[in-house]
Amino acid sequence: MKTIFSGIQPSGTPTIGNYIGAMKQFISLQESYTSYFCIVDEHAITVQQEPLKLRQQTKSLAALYLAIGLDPAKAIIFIQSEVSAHAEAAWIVQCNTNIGELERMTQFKDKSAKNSRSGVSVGLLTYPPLMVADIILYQSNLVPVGDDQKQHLELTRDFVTRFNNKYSNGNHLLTVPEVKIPKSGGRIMSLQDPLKKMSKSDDNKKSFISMLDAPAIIRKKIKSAVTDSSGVIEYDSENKPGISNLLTIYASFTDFSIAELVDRYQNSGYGQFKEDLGEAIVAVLEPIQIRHNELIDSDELDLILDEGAIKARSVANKTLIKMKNAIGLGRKN
Ligand code: AQP
Repeated sequence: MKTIFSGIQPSGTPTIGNYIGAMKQFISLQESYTSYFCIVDEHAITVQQEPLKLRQQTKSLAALYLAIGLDPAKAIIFIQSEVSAHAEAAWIVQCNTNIGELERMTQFKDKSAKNSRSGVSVGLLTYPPLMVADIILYQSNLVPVGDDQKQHLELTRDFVTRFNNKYSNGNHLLTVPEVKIPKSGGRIMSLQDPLKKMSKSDDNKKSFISMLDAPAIIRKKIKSAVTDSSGVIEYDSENKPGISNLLTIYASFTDFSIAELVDRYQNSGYGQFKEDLGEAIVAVLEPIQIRHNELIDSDELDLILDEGAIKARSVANKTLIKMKNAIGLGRKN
C-alpha cells in the first residue's frame, strides 16, 4: 500500500480553505493509503504563538481531524513535536539545502513581509526543510495539500533526488513524493479580498470562515463577502473573483458542480445565492462542530494521539537512522 502524509498548522482554527484544499481530501484517501495526518505545531512556532493558545489549538485541531471523519483504525494521527525525529531530520535537510533555495520560496517572502515588524525568525526561512523532513520520514508517495504548498513539494522532490544521488548512488534511500492538489478548491480566496488567499491567521476575521464559527457567524460572513455590482452569477475568476470564489466554495460543500450552480441561479441575485450558500456550509460544519466539542476534552482523544505518536515514532526513527548512516553521523547503527 502506498503512503500519504499531510499536516495542518495549529496556528489558529482551520478555515474552510484548509478544509476544502486539504482536510476534505484526507477522508477518502485514508481508505486506500497508509495515512499519516499530523498536527504540525513545530511549523506553527515559526511565527509568534501564545503558548496556552497554541496548546489548545493543537488539541482542537486533533479533535477536528476526528470530527471530519478521520478514523484512527485507518490513519495515524499525531502531533509533530511528539515525534522528535522530525526536528532531527530537518537539521540534516537544512545542511543539504542552499539558502538561495529557501529565500526564493513565495511563502517565506509573504510571511516575512507580514511579520517584519515583530521580527522574522530563522524558522520561517527553514520552514520548508522541516516540511521536507515530515514527508520523507514516512517515505510518503503522495502529499495532499492546497495550491500554496506546491513550491515546497517541488523543493522536497529536488532534495530527495539530490540526497539519493549523493548518499546512496541514486538508489531509493528516500521516496520521491508526488503532490496532490484538488482540481477545484486548491486555493480558496479571502471573503473580503478575493485576490488574496484565505488564511486562518488573517487579522480580519471577516475574511475567513473558521470550521468552528457558529452558524449565525457563518451566515453573516457569507452575506458580507465581497462580490461585484453586476449581480450575475457566473464563473470568471479573472473578472469576477468574488462570486467565482463563492461558487467554488458552494460546489465544495455540496454535490453540485459549478456549472450546475450557475444554471440553478441564473435568474437569482446574489442575496438568494448567499443565503443558500450559508446554509450549505452550516449543514456540513454543524455536525463536525458537535463531534469536535464531544471529543475536545475526552480521554479518547489523548489515547488516539498517544497511539499515533508511538506508531509514527517507530516508522520515522527507522528512516532517520538510514539517513544518519548514509551521511556518516555517529557510529553505524
Ligand atoms: N486558502 C486555501 N485554500 C485551499 N487550501 C489551503 N490551505 C491553506 N490555505 C488554503 C491548505 O491547507 C493546508 C494546511 O495549511 P497550513 O496550516 O499548513 O498552512 P498555510 O498553508 O499557511 O495555511 P493558512 O490557513 O494560510 O495558515 P496561516 O495563516 O497560519 O499561514 C495546506 O495543505 C494548505 O495548502
